[in-house]
Amino acid sequence: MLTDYKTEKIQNLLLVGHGQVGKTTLTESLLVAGGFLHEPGGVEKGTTVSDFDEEEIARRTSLYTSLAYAEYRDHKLNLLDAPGAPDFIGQVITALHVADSVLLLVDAEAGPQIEAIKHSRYALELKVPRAVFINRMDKERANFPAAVEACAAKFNKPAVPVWLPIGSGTGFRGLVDLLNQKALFFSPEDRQPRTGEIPAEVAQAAETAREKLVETAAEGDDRLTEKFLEGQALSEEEILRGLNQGVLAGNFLPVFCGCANRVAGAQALLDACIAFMPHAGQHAVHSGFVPGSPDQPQTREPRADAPFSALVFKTLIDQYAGKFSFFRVQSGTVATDQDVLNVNANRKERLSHLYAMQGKKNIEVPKAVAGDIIAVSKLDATRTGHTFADPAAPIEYPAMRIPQPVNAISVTPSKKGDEGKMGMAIAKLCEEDPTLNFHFESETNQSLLSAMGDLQLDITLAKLKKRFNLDLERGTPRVLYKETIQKAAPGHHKHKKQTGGHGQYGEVYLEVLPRQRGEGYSFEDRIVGGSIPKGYIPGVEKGIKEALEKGVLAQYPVIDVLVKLTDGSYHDVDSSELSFKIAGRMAFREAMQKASPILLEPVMKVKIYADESYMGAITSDLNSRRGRIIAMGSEIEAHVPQAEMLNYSKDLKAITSGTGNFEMEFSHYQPISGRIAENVIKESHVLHGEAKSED
Ligand SMILES: Nc1nc2c(ncn2[C@@H]2O[C@H](COP(=O)(O)OP(=O)(O)OP(=O)(O)O)[C@@H](O)[C@H]2O)c(=O)[nH]1
Ligand SMILES: [Mg+2]
Repeated sequence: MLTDYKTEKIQNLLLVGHGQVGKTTLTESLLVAGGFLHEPGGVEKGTTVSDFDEEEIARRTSLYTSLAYAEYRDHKLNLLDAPGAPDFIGQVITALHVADSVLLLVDAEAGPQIEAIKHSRYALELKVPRAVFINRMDKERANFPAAVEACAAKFNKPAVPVWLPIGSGTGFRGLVDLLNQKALFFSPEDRQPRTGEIPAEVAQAAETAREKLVETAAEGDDRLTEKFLEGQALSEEEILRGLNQGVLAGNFLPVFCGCANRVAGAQALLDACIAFMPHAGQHAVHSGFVPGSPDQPQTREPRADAPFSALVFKTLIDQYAGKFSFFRVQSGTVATDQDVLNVNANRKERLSHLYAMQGKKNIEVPKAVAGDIIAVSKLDATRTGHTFADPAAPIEYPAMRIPQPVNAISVTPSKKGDEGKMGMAIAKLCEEDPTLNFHFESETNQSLLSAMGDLQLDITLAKLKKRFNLDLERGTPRVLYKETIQKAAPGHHKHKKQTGGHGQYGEVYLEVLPRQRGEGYSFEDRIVGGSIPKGYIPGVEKGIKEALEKGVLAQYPVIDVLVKLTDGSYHDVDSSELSFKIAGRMAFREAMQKASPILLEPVMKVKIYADESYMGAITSDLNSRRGRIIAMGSEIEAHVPQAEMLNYSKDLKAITSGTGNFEMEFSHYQPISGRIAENVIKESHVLHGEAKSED
C-alpha cells in the first residue's frame, strides 16, 4: 500500500442514485479493478465491502455511506458508496460535504429516477461536480441514447457520452472509449477487457459522439475554444484538460455506461477518473470562520502545506472495535499522535491511530494529506459535523444542513426499568445517523423517536433489538396543540383560608390580552399604591406561569398572551407567596375562560418529491388533509396541519407506487375550531380524565 499520496493524486468520488441501481456493486467492481479485492463480493450474498452492517446484509441494501478506496496507478480513489433509499438522504448530504465529485448512477431502462434527481440537486447546491454512469446495460430494454437524453433533461445540463455501449440487453458486450477511440470487449470469463477496433455497427455513432466530446472539451477553457474555432486539432492532453475544466465548472455531464457487475468496465472507469475527473487539490477553497464567530470568515486552501483542518462527516460505532470518526483533511497534513483541536467541543484530542478504511476493515496509516479521507478511533467527544484544526491556527467549518426528521413515533420499553438503557442505546444510533432524533417531550410526557420515514424507524427498532436486546413498543405521537385567547378579559380571585392558627390570604385582579402569533407570553406589573407588596409579585407570576402550562380548553400550553396585574389585596399575617401563587393561577384561569380561548394546531411546511405523473393525486390528497399548496414546480410545497401528516410517509408511498418522498419542518401555529377542535378537547378529556377543579 502506498502511504505517500499527493493531494493532486487523491480523488473522492461519491456514488449516488436511486435505490438498487447498482452503486454498491459498482464499488465492489472498482475495488477489484484497483487490486484490493481478488473476487467481487455480492450484495445478494451479503459479502460486499461497503454493505457490512447487519441490517444492510439482512435487507440487501445500503443504509449508511461507506468508505473504501482503490489504489490505482499511484492514485488513491476514495469511494463513498451512498444509500439510495430516500430515508437515508442525510447520508448523501453529509458525504457531499467531502466529495470532489459525484457519480450519478442511472438505470439504462428507467432513466433518472426521483432519488437521483434529488441527489443531483443537492450536489448542485453544494457545488459538487457531477458525472453520470448509465448502468444495467444488460437489461432487456436498456436504451442508452434515451437514457442520455433523459439525463440531460432531468439533470438540467448537456449530457455528453465519454463512452458508447457496444450492444445492449443480452447483446451488451463492451464499450467504445471515445477518448482513445478504441473498443473494449468484455467476455464473461475475463476480468480484463480485450482491446480492439471499433466495430462497424457503432462506428458512425462513435464518430459523431467523439466530435461532440471534443467540442465539449474545447468549451472548457478560452484558449482551447479559440484553437478549436480556428480549426486546429486539440491534443489528447488538451482534450482531457478541457473536460476536466468543464466538469469542474459544471458545464456538462460526462456520461459513462456499463454493467456494475462487470469488472472489465471498472478498470476503464478508474482510468477515466484519473484522466479528467476533479482531484482533491481542485476542490474549492474551504470556507469557515473564526471558531465561535460565524461573522468572521476564514478559509483554507486544499493544500498539504496549509495549516491543518478537517471535517468529521461520519461516525461508525462498531460493536467490538468501538467508535470511528471519519474525516476529510481539508487542509494541511496530519500524522499519528498529533494533537489537534476539536473546535466544536473546544478540547485537544490526540489522534493516536489513523486508519484508511475499506468498509469496516481499518488499515493503520502513519499520516494523511489534504484531500484524503481517513478515520480515527475512540474520540468520545467527537461528533459528525465537528471540525478538527491545528490548535495554532483554528478554524471552524459551518454546520452541515441536514433535513429534519419528519416521522415521529413514541417509544416505551416493553420491559419496565429499561428506560435508561433505551436512552443510551438510541443515543448511539443517533450518533451514526444524523437524521435520527430522540428526545423526551415533557409537555406530552412521551419519548419521541423521529426519522425520515418508516423504513428508517423499522430499521432502528430492529437494531435496538439485535444489538442491545431492547424491545420497544411504538405508539402514535400526540400532536402538541397550544391554546391562546382572542380578546381581552379581566380575571379575579381571592384565596382565603382560615383553618385556625396561620391562615392563607391573597387577592389578585388581572387582565389578559391577546398578542400576535409568535410573540409569546409577557407580564406587566401595574400595581399602584402597594395593594400587593413587591415581595409577593413573583408569587403571582409563578401562579400565572403554572396556569399557562395547562390551558382551560384541553390542558395544552397557552401562548401569546399579555397579562397585566392590576390590583389586589393582602393580609399582614396570613399572606404568603403560596397564597398569591394560587390566587394568580385562578385569576388567570378565570380571565382566560372569558377571553374567547381557542385551540392552535401546529402546521408543517412540507416539500414533496415525486414523478410528475403523480402530482394530481398528491395535490388532491393534500386537499383532503386540509393542506394548502404554496408552490408547485418539479416539487410540491404545501402547508399541512401536523395532525394530518402522522402517517404520511406510508400514504405517500401508496399514492406513488413507492417512489415519492417528502421533507417537512415546523412552520407555524394556526387556530382550529368546530368539529376538529371539539375532537381535540374530547381526546384531552379522555387522556387526563374529566377536568377536575384546580384548587
Ligand atoms: N444484471 C445486472 N444486475 C445488476 C447490475 N448492477 C447491479 N445489479 C444487481 O442489482 C442489485 C442491487 O445492486 P446494488 O449494488 O445493491 O444497488 P445499490 O444502488 O447499491 O442499492 P442501494 O444501496 O439499495 O441503494 C444487486 O442484486 C446487484 O447484483 C447490472 O448492471 N446488471
Ligand atoms: Mg448500495
